[in-house]
Amino acid sequence: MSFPEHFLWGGAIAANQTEGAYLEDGKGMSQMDVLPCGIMKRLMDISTEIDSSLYYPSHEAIDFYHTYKEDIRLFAEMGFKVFRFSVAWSRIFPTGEETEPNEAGLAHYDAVIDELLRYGIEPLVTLSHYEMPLSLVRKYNGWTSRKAVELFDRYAVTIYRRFKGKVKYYITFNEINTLQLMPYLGGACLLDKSSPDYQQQIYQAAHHQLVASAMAMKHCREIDPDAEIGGMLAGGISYAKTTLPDDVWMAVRNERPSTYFSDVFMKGSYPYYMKRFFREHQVEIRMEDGDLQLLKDNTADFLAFSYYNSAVVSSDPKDQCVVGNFARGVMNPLLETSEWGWQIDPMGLRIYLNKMYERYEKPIFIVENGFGAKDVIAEDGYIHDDYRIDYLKKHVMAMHEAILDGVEIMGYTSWGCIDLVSCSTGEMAKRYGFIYVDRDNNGNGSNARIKKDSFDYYQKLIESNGASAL
Ligand code: BGP
Repeated sequence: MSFPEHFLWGGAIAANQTEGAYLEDGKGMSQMDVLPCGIMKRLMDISTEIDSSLYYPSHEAIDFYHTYKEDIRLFAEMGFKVFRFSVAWSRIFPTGEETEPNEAGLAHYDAVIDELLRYGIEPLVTLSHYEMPLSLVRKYNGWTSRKAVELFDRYAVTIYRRFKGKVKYYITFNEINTLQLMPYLGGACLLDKSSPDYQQQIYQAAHHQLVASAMAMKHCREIDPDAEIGGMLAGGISYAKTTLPDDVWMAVRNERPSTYFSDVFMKGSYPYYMKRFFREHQVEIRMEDGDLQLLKDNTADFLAFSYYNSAVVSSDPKDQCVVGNFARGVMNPLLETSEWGWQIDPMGLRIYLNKMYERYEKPIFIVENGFGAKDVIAEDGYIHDDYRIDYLKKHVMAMHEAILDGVEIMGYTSWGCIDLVSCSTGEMAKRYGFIYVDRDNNGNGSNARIKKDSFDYYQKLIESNGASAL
């Protein structure tokens, strides 16, 4: 048995990690344009001012803004059925507060979408992939302000009106649950972790995003009833370190800050289990009249998630640390680990797919999954990335098992189908692509594209609708 007919195989990227041209054609600065290379300066020690002695990878990235035709031709050669990319809000509304959109920004995405459709590739558009206009960060502290809801709505409506009939799939916010772990990435807000109202600010910003997401779903359906719109999580499951019931409870608890978000956008109401947390952290979410009804009436058509790793958690305070992309926990000695400490767990994907389908019984779209590794150009001029092929094969097999289990999966878009700037570290060296981009961590290189061995592998996999991996 193979994959369902019309299964959406493809790849995924984000504007700030690929486009470059960060001030071209009227684009304003975005929250990511002030993040230099280096994990500390991207995730902890953040400044919204440019320091001319530092290198900012999003400013040029891989120049997809100019190379999209050539790159899309390569995606088409692999046989992509779908391509996930994000629109940079600051290309459309450079400061976020204009009343009229920037026509050059819209024209650019029109051209990208037309190019995709020319090859029969469905665009899957993320409205916000960590990309708020910087001016809104400086003026309102991002999503902590209710103002963001109104401005995001103006932007989303502009997108639907422009791309009506051409874009069939949307996602509102990339990995919306990252806000509670990485407030700048997920919520474009700068918060002081030691402040007594830290949790209040986080969950107030989360409420604003959830309301904005529901509003975006409502307006998408009104403007383009043929489109489908999903909500997205940074996915992953938690295992208990031992069979000690306290550890098992920790594993249950560890997933709640994430399902808190998906419960709202999939079920339409705030879950019971956060009430205690809010009480104990003096969180009181300020709502406007109609917010709860809006959330109730406008849930997502599908659940989208990224999946990179699982987490192991324990009740022992000594065991608290972070591994992988945002997963709190300790290392799992039974799993292999990437050079960046992300643990490889294809079975975790099958378990997570089952868990989430059981929870919501709505179609699932795996919109990110992939292996970040250092690639080397061999003497023959090619990149022999058998480790990436192995990773892909195992995850595709796990996904297939989940389909046999009965989970409804719409598609799979491999993350960073072309090498791009790493979100967490800003490096180019952490490569995910089937297509190599000749560019290093400091922005040196020809930007030439070279097919890796995984390119041919993925092409065959899509051609056989997954059968070649099984
Ligand atoms: C996800 C983000 C992506 C992406 C990916 C890999 O959390 O949505 O933007 O980059 O992780 O992470 P990294 O680039 O840090 O390896």
